[in-house]
Amino acid sequence: MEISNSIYGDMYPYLIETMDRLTCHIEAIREDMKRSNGMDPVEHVLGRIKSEESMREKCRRNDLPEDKDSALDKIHDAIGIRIVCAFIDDVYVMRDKILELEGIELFKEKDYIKHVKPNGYRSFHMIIRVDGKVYAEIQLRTISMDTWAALEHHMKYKKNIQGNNELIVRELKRCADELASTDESMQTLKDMINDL
Ligand code: 0O2
Repeated sequence: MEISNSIYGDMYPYLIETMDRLTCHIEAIREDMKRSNGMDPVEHVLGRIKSEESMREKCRRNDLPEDKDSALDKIHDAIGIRIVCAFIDDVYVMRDKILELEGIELFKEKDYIKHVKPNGYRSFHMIIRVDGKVYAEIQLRTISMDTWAALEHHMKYKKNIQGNNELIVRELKRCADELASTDESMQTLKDMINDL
């Protein structure tokens, strides 16, 4: 990305560096947990810097000027990290471990697992401030929640489904609830195995 044209200006390299540092810390937490109890709480981790186009669109949507101040201080997901876990309890374990890291300050969190969105969306979101300088959004969810969110996201960009929209929305919600129930059963099974 051309720094001179970027909405992030000269902070763009710092955003990438911060994202890389966060993903390294997350990898270190995984290694540590694998060593201490033989279980990796994470399936995979993805990091991204919000694209220029997407950040400008979010500024417009929030009635903010399309500038560096909005992109870095008013909108908090220029850096986005998604952590996909196998089990629900791993989501909360990872949340706590991340907040123990040096230089990390919790700014806001939203628990869409306990407070499910009306469309069925489930995920745990936290906005953190890193080294008192930049914000990052961390999304933590299970594999099932991630699969559902990917399909629902894909659907939003399909323009030719108007006719069946209501049915699709209702079916998606049903799938979200079924997946959530499976997540709970898998968690119970894991707990039973651990207790053996
Ligand atoms: P992108 O391109 O995915 O990054 P806020 O101002 O904090 O109240 P905001 O920023 O919408 O409002 O926060 P929220 O609700 O925590 O959602 C932020 C991100 O979560 C979204 O980013 C999505 O990635 C994801 N998300 C939230 N709700 C849904 C949903 O119903 N379905 C799916 N598939 N994803 C969801 P962006 O910025 O919208 O886009």
